[in-house]
Amino acid sequence: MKTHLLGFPRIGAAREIKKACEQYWRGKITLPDLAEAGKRQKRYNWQLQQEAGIDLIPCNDFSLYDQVLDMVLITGAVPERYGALESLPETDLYFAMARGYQQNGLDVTAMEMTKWFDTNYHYIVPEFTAAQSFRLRPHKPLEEFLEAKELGIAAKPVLIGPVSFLLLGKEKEGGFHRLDLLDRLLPVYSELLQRLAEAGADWVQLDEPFLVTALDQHTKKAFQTAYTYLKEQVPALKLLLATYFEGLHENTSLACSLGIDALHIDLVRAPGQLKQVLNRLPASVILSAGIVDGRNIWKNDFARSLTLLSEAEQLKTEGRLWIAPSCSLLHVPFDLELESDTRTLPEAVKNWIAFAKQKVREVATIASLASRGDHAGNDPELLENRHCIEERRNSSLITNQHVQQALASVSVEMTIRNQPFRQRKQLQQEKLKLPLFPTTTIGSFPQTKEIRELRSRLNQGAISRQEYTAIIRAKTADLIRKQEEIGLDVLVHGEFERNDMVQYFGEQLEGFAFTQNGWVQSYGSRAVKPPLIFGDVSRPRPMTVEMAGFAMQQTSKPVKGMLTGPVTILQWSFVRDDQPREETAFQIALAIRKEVLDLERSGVPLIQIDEPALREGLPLRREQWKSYLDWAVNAFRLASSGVDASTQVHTHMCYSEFNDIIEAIGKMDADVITIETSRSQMELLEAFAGFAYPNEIGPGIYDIHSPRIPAEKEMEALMDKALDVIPAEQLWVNPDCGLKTRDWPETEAALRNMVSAARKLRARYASVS
Ligand code: THG
Ligand code: ZN
Repeated sequence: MKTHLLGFPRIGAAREIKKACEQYWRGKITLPDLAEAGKRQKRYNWQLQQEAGIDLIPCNDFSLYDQVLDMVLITGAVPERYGALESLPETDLYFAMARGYQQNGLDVTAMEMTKWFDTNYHYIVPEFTAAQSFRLRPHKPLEEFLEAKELGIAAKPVLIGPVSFLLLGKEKEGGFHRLDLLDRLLPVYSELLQRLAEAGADWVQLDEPFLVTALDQHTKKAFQTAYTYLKEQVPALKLLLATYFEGLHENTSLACSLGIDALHIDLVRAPGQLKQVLNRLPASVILSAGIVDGRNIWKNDFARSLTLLSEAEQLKTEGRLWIAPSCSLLHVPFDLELESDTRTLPEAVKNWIAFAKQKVREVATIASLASRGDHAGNDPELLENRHCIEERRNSSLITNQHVQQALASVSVEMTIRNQPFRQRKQLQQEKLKLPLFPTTTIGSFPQTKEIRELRSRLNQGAISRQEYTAIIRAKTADLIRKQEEIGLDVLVHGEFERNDMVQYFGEQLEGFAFTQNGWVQSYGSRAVKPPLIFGDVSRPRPMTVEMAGFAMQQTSKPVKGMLTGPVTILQWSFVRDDQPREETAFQIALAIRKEVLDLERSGVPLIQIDEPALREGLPLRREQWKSYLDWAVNAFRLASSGVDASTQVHTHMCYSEFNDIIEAIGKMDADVITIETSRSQMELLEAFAGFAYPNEIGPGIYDIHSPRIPAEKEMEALMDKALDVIPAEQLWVNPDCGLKTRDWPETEAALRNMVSAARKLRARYASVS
């Protein structure tokens, strides 16, 4: 039984690639240095898999920024605005697309970024025009294949399949559909496959995750066209078609009929699809069983996996069964062995989980157990695994009676504000006295190197908690003065005391564990350390009240309290798999609700409960949307509805694809929502043209994901677009997300421009009314 992987984490156990990229961007290392760091990481990843006994090791799953952006470069789909940069080294052109380019008198915006299906990973969105042409740049996949070959590894190049590549992108003009470009794109893929075959590739993996979503006839046809063509053009090369994150459902026959050599399916998210696939899989096709969870960190239950695999006994005897993780391991941390702090990750909990390196071993072990069939019954690895699974199931660490009782007594009234929005608005205006087009920020301010070092000194015990707090307070007081001076209307404390927001709350809640090195790539060089929710969630003591109070004492302007909402905490953590997600969401909601009430009691007049991840949690299958949105909106309302009508509840969301869920967003009934819109040129506002959003809204007008400083005029123009569909009294002026990844000079310059833009608007509106 062959084992393989769809992809391995690429940022490095100690985030070597993040560091190398950032050093390169700062001019501290050269291109060859960067390439060398990449090579070193790839070699490490390959050898790790080789030592674990993986048969078919992936290559081209590595990336310096993003695998979709890699495909943009490989297929020559570089947007026209980078034309002037074509003479740069390929890597510089690549980073220009990812990050924008403000140098040598040029000012080119970055490409848009959005979430990769329902994950917390962001990819760069390809841009297509009607006259789009493609041209092969085969260097990256070819070189990676050859690098592996030199090490004696016959690797399997991984590419995004042609149909999914087009679907992941966006039309930048009207009058065509991106799938119309397939005929032009396919020759480029075919040429690439040929080149890989000539270089010695036996297998190529083509990822087509869209096969798990509902497809129209046009798209189904595109799949048939694409794979018939590729198989004809490159008959010698074996194609593995990879699907993940859901089942194939009604596309099962389609996927089975594409003439490919192997089909990978996700048996973690959708174990039920195995039977259907087995019924339809042609006799010559290999089945790759994605049985080890690539999206979560719980140890695989070997006995359960073996039972499931036994359904495919027939394939096993015919040598047509492969074992793999469910999807790329990109979404889990690197290595559990790097975790040694039992205060944050109790030994018992550590014994329940597996990271990428451990999952690679699980794949190999399951394959070996499965190939021994009944003879594996007393295998020590199987027994040890059973012991861990049972130990977790029966552990007293996971239950808290108080939490379960509190949850059982939640009433509908607890999810409804005590007055409707119109009345709340009046009471809030009396209290806050804000101008038209109030300006604010989303909450975080630059987390400078100094602050990160301060925190790491605290964690290493080099400074005391008191010293740390004193410095954080001084920074906060400085920030308050700076915001006053810039002229912002609603201030924030800046979140200098927080690392990642979800991690910050996770560390203070019970039922959570967290890691020292459990980094997962979020976008480009940025990563997050998702906490682990292993048990019932509760809040032993106030989490943010002290800092909010300190900030309020520094100013007479209103200060917003800053919290993360229950759906986001859930979505950005590794979540327990022994109860429905919704139940965990409500437990978190109750904890946040307590915090909200404590903040209000301490006099905080506005409280922001961020739900940036609400959209990404949307199931991939539309038939499951309603049930998700119902509980997600309710969890937010449970967290936010306990306050008085005069307390203004804000929320914030990232990513602009809200058009489908705008009504659910309305139902959250936040008094103000700030949203990310600027990078996609306010496309979001289309949603508001069709749906009269009842409450107030701050469409982001400054793209914080790029170091570019937007001009006042540019932001005013974006507000004008917003004014076409949203009345002035409902509009706020703000950046599109938190500022923690930015540096101070650009932040300050951009905020000054933003405040001037708001003043211009106010002057214009004062003169008309
Ligand atoms: N937290 C979590 N997930 C997220 C976000 C978040 N997903 C979406 C969005 N925000 C992603 N944005 C970022 C922005 C910044 C960083 C990571 C994700 C970041 N990370 C630091 C880095 O990689 O250098 C490390 C953070 C730290 O030092 O703790 O800057 O906000 N969960
Ligand atoms: Zn955001």
